[in-house]
Amino acid sequence: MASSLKNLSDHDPATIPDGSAFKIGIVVAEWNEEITAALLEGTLKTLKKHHVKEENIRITAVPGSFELPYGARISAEQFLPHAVICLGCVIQGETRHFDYICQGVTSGITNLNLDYDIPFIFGVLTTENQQQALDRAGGKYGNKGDEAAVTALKMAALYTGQSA
Ligand code: RBF
Repeated sequence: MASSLKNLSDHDPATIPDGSAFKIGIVVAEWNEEITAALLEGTLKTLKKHHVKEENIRITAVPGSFELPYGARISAEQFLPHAVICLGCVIQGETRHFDYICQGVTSGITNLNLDYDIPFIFGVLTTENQQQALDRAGGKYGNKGDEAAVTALKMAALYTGQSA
């Protein structure tokens, strides 16, 4: 389903694994902070709703989305979580930076997934403008942070062999 038609916060709770035994790392970019703070809020709300304990969540800030793969690797190695969620927002500007940053963060997170046993979750908005980002960070299409949290729980369950 196209993302413009899907509410990112719509999930059937019965299909979501219980998080009480999971440690989750979150890495959040400071660029476009209004958006990434909203993504973080959605992520935390959903993790807690599914019983991830406060002491089992570690939040690491990095300057921009390009730094998310490095921050995620450090979180994985130092905190030893069952999953790491990467949150960022890249908004198309007038230069090619958008393409380079999107490519860097996407391939960086892909490589982490292949190099480590634990899953790394892609919670990065890539939009044409600020309004599209707001719509997906607690606006009319829900919150991509919720979706990232649900994905982390499902993937952590896959990693640990725990089913929903
Ligand atoms: N980081 C983001 O997370 N989102 C952006 O929209 C974004 N736009 C950028 C535009 C330019 C022209 C530059 C130079 C950087 C931008 N960054 C952005 C920061 C980038 O992710 C990274 O932090 C810096 O390039 C330093 O490595």
